[in-house]
Amino acid sequence: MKKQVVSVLLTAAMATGMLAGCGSSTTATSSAASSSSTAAASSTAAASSSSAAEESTSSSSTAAVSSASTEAVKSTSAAASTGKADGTYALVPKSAGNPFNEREADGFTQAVEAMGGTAVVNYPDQATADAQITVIQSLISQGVDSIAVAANDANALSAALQQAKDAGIAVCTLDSDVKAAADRAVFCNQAGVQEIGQALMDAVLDISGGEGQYAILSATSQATNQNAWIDAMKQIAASDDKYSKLELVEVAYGDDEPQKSTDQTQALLTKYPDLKVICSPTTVGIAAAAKVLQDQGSSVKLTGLGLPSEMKEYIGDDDSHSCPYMFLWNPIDLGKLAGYTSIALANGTITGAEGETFEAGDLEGSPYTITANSDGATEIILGQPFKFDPSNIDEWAEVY
Ligand code: RAM
Repeated sequence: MKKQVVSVLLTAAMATGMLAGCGSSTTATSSAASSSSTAAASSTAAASSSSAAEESTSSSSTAAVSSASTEAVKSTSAAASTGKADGTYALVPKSAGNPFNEREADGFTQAVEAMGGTAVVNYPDQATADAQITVIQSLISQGVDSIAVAANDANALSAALQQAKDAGIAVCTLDSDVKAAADRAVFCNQAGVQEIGQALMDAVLDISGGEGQYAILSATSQATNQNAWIDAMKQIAASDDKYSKLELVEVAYGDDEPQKSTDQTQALLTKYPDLKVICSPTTVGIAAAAKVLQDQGSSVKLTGLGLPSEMKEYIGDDDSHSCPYMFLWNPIDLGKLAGYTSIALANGTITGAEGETFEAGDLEGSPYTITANSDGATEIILGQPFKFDPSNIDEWAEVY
C-alpha cells in the first residue's frame, strides 16, 4: 500500500512526471479494474448498505459541519504549513437520492478520513445550480477548508465559487465541471470526454447494426458532464461516414429523477415507433429506461453509462434483456480522487496547475499528474471508461 501522504514531486522530475502520466493512461483500464477489486471488500459493503450510507452520510455530515466548523477555520493555516490533513473538506454532489452520488461520497469520505481529516458531504435538495449555491454559501459561512463540487450548471455557480475562493477556501470540481477555469483550481475528471463520447457512439453504431434511429435520454439539460459527452457524440458522429446512417431523433431529459426518466422513456417509445436504440449517459436514466424496455419486452435496445449494481438484471445478449452492454468508471475512486485533491489544494501542496504531480493514497493511478484540458483549464483524469457486459456484470454488481 502506498503511504498516505500527499506530496508534490519535484518539478525537476517533469520528464518522469510526463512518463508517469503516459503510463497511467495505458494502465488506466486495468487500474480501474484492479483498484476496484482491491476496494471490493470495502466497497461491497458500501454497495450493499447504500441506503444506510445515504442516511448516515447526510445526518452525520450535518453534525460534522456544526462541530467542525470552528475547528476548520483554525486548521487552515496549520494544514498549509505542516502539510497535515487535519481540516474539514466538503463535498457537494449533484443531488441526493442517486446511488452513484452516494458511492462518490463514500470514496470522498474514505480518502479524507484516511488522511486524518473531517469530511462533510452536503447534498443539495435538487439537481439544480440554485440548490447547490445555497449549500456552498452555507459551507463558506462554516469556514470549511475546501469545497469539491459536481456542478449542476456550467456557469451559474461562478459567483458562489468566487466567494468561496475569496474566503480562502480551496475549490475543485469532480464528475461535472464548471466552464470558467478561474472558478476552480482543477477538475477531477472520471475519464476523458472524448473517450466517453467515442465509447457511447460506437456502442450505438454496434447495437443498432449500423443504421436507424436512436435517442439520448440525459440527466438535466444544464448538466455539464452529460452535455459535454453528448456534444462529443455528435461531433464524432459527424466526423466519420460510418455513422452516417444513424439518425439522432431527440435528446430527452429525465433530470436524474427515476419517475421523470421513466416517463421520458415511455414518451420516446410512443413518439418514435422505428426507434432502435436509446443511449442514456446517466446512471439514473439508464436504470429507468432499462426497466421500461425490459418490462414491455420492447425491441428497442439500450446502452449508456450505468451503475452495475442497478443494471445487473438488465444486461444480457438475448431478447429478454434490454441492455447488451454499457460503460462507467469507479464512482468510489472518483470520490477518493476528489478527497485527495481537496486536501492537496487546501495544504497548498498543489495549486491545480498543469504538470503538478501528487500522491493520492491507495488509488492505483497514484501519483496523478494534472493536465491541460481542451478549454484551457486543468484536470486530473481518473482512468478510462470501463465496459460492463454479461461476462463481468455479476462481479462488478458486487462492487458498486
Ligand atoms: C448520474 C449523474 C452523474 C454521472 C453518472 C454517469 O449518476 O448524472 O453525474 O456521472 O450518472
